[in-house]
Amino acid sequence: MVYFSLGTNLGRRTGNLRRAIRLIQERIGTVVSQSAFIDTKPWGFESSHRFLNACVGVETSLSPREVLQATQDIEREMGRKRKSTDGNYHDRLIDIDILLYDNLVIDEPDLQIPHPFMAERMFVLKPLAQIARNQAVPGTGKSVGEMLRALEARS
Ligand code: PH2
Ligand code: MG
Ligand code: MG
Repeated sequence: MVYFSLGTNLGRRTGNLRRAIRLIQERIGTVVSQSAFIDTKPWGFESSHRFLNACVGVETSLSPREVLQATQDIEREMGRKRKSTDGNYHDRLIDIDILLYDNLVIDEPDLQIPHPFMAERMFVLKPLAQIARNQAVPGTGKSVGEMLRALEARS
């Protein structure tokens, strides 16, 4: 089971999320759970374009690296131009991030699971808690729901 965060703040945001979810279903596996689409303010950078964010849970037979490749292909095909390799965020048509993959912990330069910033991001934890509240986040000793409550208590 793999959980993704999806985000878009350019173009037709609802259509972008729907199209990304359809491509995930076609290429990665069965989408077994889907959160609401939530409107959020840009986090970590300045932009006048608000985001639409969502999370989905997918039953897959692909490896983590194959999943990463597939998400990057989808991002590219959907017209994503810039990646934030320099640590600066940019407006984007679609961003698909791997949050969790079973109970795996992976720490490689281009692939980190669980997602290293998920504990800091309300736009990730709110929708993720809608579909996976009791899911453990490996390496943290917390469930998704506990992580969300901890972030709410700090903000
Ligand atoms: N993604 C980022 C940086 N900031 N802010 C919101 N609200 N939603 C996002 O998906 C998002 C962000 C990096 O990928
Ligand atoms: Mg991201
Ligand atoms: Mg990304």
